Order: sequence, then structure tokens, then C-alpha cells
Amino acid sequence: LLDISWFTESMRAGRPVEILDRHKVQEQQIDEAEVMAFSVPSYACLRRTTLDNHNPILTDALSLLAENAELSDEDGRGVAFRRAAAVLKALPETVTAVTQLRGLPCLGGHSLRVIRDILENGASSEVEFTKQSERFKALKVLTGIFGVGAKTAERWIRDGIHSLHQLQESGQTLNRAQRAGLEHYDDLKQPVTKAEADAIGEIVEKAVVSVLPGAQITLIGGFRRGKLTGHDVDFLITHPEEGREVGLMPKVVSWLESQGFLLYQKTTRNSYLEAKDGPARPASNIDRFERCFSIFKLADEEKRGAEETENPPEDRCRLAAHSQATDEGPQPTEAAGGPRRWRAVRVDLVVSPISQFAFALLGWTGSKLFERELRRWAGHEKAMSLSSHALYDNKQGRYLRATSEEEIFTHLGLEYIPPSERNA
Ligand code: DCT
Ligand code: MG
Repeated sequence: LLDISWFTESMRAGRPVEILDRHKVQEQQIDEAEVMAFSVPSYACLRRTTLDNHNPILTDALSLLAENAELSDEDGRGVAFRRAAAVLKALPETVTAVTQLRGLPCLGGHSLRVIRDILENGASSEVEFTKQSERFKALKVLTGIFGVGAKTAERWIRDGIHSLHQLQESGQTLNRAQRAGLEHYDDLKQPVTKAEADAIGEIVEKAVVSVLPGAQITLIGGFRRGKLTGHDVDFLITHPEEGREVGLMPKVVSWLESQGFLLYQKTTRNSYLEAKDGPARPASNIDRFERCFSIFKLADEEKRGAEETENPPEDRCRLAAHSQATDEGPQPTEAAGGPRRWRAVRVDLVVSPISQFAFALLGWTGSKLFERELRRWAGHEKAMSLSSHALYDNKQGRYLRATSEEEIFTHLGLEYIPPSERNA
């Protein structure tokens, strides 16, 4: 097991820590003896990253460049900026000079230039330029529509569409998801709070146990990592008896629909078969579960209800049903003309068989970079393939089973990192 306690202790105590990338060390020909005492690989899954970030100005700047790269189909550059931001998120103090960063991994020339610019001039000219650029602004607005990815946004921009208004005027054909995304644009742009996530959790739980007693739901994604807001709410559903979860999603969706909770939903079937897909196809892990992408209609009363713990939640679910969702979607005001008493929220549901539950839980808790780094660690350092379904040991030629996240970390030779410290 790789011991990183010296690292976390130093971090907590605020002692300066040098995290040296082995390969870089060799390139720079730094004295090996001096280096080895503080040398760990540069994987984010070896670091404990809480939400307590001492360098938000720097990490926001690098995240913006990452986002711009991802929206521009430059994933490699995007990951490089994400890794650089993640290293800064793990630092115990605010950085005030570039010299403090000497020897840290994942900080390439480009990221260092951006950091230096901010530390010395108060802002990065590249970040400011990007923020102001028409292209970036248009990409943000258009991909902010649920159902619109970078490729579609790019195509629309080439056609001269830069705003929602221009999109509506353009006569572009939108698919069902995009129509719903456009309709609920303002609501979906608003961060979802933990109270809203909990209120939705109660409703989903009621749906799940109504259609399959004994089934369990777990809040996953950013909220499981302790985030106070998110862009959506993610739930993992399973049943303690293997196989009982088959066919569960359509039933849950029907129940929610019949109660008027869904403004939009699209369900994809489980397409993972161990024997067929197996370890050779680990990259496509994320969407191979039975999964439902939805837009939920959350009534104000639901949220209040969830906050009032002493009130029994009896028939709370009926509250949202009174204003029925139609194909056109709801109007911004209630029929009586009063103020709107609900909001739209993005909700993702995933169903996993119990045998894959630990892998699904680990894979869907995030952060995205933490997940990426776990898979990179597994592949490069352990010759294993990790997905949200399974862990395959390429040397032994067999799957390694696990019933908890802790067991998976142990299989991977890693110290266990709890969800609240996976915020890389
Ligand atoms: N995930 C992943 N790789 C992806 C997409 C998702 O590993 N390409 C995992 C990690 C997080 C989880 O799925 C849920 O995804 P999001 O909801 O996009 O992330 P989040 O951390 O929950 O972010 P937010 O709080 O904004 O919803
Ligand atoms: Mg989420």
C-alpha cells in the first residue's frame, strides 16, 4: 500500500510539501537522494482534496481555460489545465509567488504562465481575452442548453447563431431534449441547492420503494462529496438481491410521470455485458447502465416539506401533481395567473445490480478528474482496467470483486479517500 500519510499530515499542518513528478525529476537531474523523501506520483487519487480551496482565483482561471479547451474539442489541453487546477486545489495555503510552486507536478509551461500573470499582474491576459471572446461566450450560452454538446454549438456558431434569441429565430430543428432545455433554460442555469437535492431524494425514494420494495437509493455526484450546490442531482438505485433491479427504471419513471414530477425524461437501457464488453472496453463505462436523464418539476412545497423534518411526509408527492406536465411543458405562471410555485431541476438516475454497486458508487461520486486519475492509476501503475461496472486485473486475467469502495481502493493499492476528499 502506498503510504501518503506524510503528505496529508504536512498538508494539514501547513508545512511546505514538495510533490515531485518522477519523470520530471529525472529530466531536471535534481539530486535523487533529496528528491526521494518527498516523491509521489502526480495522481489526483493520491491526494486528499477537500472543498476548502485556498487558491480559488488561480483554480477558477485554469478551470476556465480547461472549459474553453473542452468546448473547442481540445480534450488533451483541457485535461492538462484540469490537472494543474487540481494540484493547486490541494495546496494548504494561498500561493503568492511562482517560486513556491517549484517541483509541483502537472504544472506545465502554459499553466505556469497563466499563474505567473495572475500573481504578478492581478489577472491573466489569456483568461480575460477568452472570457471576452464572442466564440467562448456563444459556446457557453449554447452548451448551457440541456441536450446541446460542443459539436452542435460549434455548428450553430458557424451558422452565425450566438445567442438563444438567434437560435429561436434561426428555424434550426431541435430535438426533444434541446426543446426542453431551451424551455427551462433559466431554471437549469440556477445552481441546485442541497435542500432541493434532498427534497428530490425523498420523492425518488418514494417512487423507488413503491415500485420495488427493498430497493435503495443513494445520492451520488457532487452532493455526495459534500458540495452545497450542483448543476444537477445524481442518484444511484439498486436492490440487495441481484437481478431484482432488472426493469426497475421504466417503472420508476412511470410512477414519477404519473405523479406529474417529470418535465422531460429519456431512458437508456443497460448495455453492459461482462462477457461481451469486458475489460477491453473500459473507456465507455459511463453510459452503459440503465440510466434516466430527466428534468424534474420541484414544487416549492416539496422543498419546504423536506426542510420541515418534524412534519410527516405523507402524500407530499401529490403536491407537484396539481399542475400537470404536458408535452409542451408547463407555463411560467400557474393557471390562475399567480407566481410560479415550482422550478425545473436536472436529475440523473442510474440503476446498478448489487454486484456492481461499489464500482458504480465509486465511478459516479466523482469528481470527474478524480475518476479519470483513478482509471489512469489502475491502467498505468497496476495493469488493471477500472470502470463503473468492474475492475479487471490484466496480469491475473480475472475480475476483482468488491462490495465496498474501500475494497476497490485496496485492490488498487491505494489508501482509502472518502468522498469529501475526492474534490480534485
Ligand atoms: N462522471 C465521470 N465522467 C464523466 C461524467 C461524469 O466520471 N465524463 C462521474 C463523476 C461525477 C458523476 O459522474 C456525476 O457527474 P456530474 O453531475 O456531471 O458531476 P458532479 O460532480 O455531480 O457535478 P455537479 O455538482 O455540477 O453536478
Ligand atoms: Mg452532479
